[in-house]
Amino acid sequence: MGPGVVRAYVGLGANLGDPRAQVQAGFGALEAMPGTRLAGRSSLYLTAPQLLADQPDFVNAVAALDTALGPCELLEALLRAERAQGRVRGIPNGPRTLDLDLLLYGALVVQEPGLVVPHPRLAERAFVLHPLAELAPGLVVPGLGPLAGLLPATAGQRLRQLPP
Ligand code: PH2
Ligand code: MG
Ligand code: MG
Repeated sequence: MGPGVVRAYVGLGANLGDPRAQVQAGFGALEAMPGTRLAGRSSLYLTAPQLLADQPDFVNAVAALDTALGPCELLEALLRAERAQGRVRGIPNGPRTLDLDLLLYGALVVQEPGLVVPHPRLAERAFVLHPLAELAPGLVVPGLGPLAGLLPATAGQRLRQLPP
């Protein structure tokens, strides 16, 4: 990783159309993102919907990025990639073709109206913590501590690792 390059983690989620294909295409979009290298991709997971229960199961995954983009630039690039994949903003927490959430941006901790990092619900979500642990088992989450210490609290959540 060169100077000015930051390791970021992005959560991918989809539960409309062919969610598996949507998440794979999402990885493709991250691979093509200027100023950014796709450094790792987790397995895909089939996960129970959270916050809004009455919707199809999700396919979730996490990507590791080495990026020269700043956090706001990266966030904007993620939102553009969502739109390019047909994302229409409907019901909050409702069904979507592709969700790309900025989970972590290096050691940055920030809470501004347009940018909250680490992702505010990261610690509550098995569908984020498990794929993240695949890519970075020893990760210490800025402000929250070791990833391994966050996993037990999400133990009851339904999630299944999908075969490659
Ligand atoms: N995303 C949400 C709300 N609920 N549930 C699962 N299983 N996976 C998600 O990605 C997800 C969710 C809002 O972004
Ligand atoms: Mg989300
Ligand atoms: Mg989102």
